[in-house]
Amino acid sequence: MQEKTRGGLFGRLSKTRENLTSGLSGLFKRGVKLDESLYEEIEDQLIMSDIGVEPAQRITQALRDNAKAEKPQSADALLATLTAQISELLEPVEQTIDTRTHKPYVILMVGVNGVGKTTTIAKLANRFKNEGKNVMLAAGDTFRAAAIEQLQTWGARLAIPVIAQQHGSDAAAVAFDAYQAALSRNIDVLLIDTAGRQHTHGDLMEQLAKMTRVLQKANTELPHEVMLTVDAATGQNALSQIEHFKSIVGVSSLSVTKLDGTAKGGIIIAMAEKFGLPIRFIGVGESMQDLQPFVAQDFARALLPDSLGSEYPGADS
Ligand SMILES: Nc1nc2c(ncn2[C@@H]2O[C@H](COP(=O)(O)OP(=O)(O)O)[C@@H](O)[C@H]2O)c(=O)[nH]1
Ligand SMILES: [Mg+2]
Repeated sequence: MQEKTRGGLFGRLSKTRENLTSGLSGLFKRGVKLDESLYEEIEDQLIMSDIGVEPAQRITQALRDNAKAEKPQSADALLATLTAQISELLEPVEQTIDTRTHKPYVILMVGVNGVGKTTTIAKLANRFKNEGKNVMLAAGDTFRAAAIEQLQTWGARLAIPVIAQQHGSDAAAVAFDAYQAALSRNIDVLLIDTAGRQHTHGDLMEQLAKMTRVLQKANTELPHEVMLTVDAATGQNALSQIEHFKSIVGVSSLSVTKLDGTAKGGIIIAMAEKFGLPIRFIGVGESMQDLQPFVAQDFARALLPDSLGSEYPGADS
């Protein structure tokens, strides 16, 4: 039932949820009192779930404050407060993409190698197409021949045009050409793929900066959105990736992939707290349907169960 009402997210986040709640349910069941040591242990559990120190402290403080006012009588009441706190913390970064503000709306997809940029572009293209939009893709990862083919394969499968040049050609020129083509073909959304850059790889980072400079020669507002894809499974490392890409090209939004199969989904809370960047989409699998708009409340409710199935033993003390 939970699975149904939560659009599949509950099932996909099971590893993160188990990671988070195995520690918590142990605490609640142990018969400890609702006292300072319990809060400190909750805080430790949150920190260990990749949520980050400051968010964990904020959430725990809110639990303390709430307990003073509400006097929770069960572990589940405390759990409900925890879910609500996480949801509240995530709400500011729930910002739906609106591609109608520009035509074509140009999205530059960036991120390190293997995080899921190209796959996310295909999923996004599929989504926009299903919304009735004209979509175009640009094969801006000219660094690897297979990357161009990968995008062309997706384009053919989704019946979406792909602008591409040869392997090794100038990525900035591909982006520029694609923009001109998108203008003349009445395209609503242009998605530009880029090479997987290790953020420590200076040359490739410079190439990325050049892509935006060249695009800006065609239109100073370009790109309308620089979307950074990060892989949730990298945990804390995702934070330094965001930091680096911000300093090189500026980042306007995030898409977080591979939340299925990782226990590190708590990293989303750390990202939200640290950067406040809009989280547009989350990837929860490899198929085209496995991309969901980020919804704070749904995410918080999938991170934690409704019930730990235990009475809170220290409620009276
Ligand atoms: N399980 C899972 N796999 C994903 C997700 N997103 C992408 N992948 C996989 O990650 C791998 C690398 O993806 P790719 O798009 O080529 O990464 P890129 O190098 O950043 O362009 C592929 O095998 C994808 O199928 C996701 O949300 N969940
Ligand atoms: Mg790629």
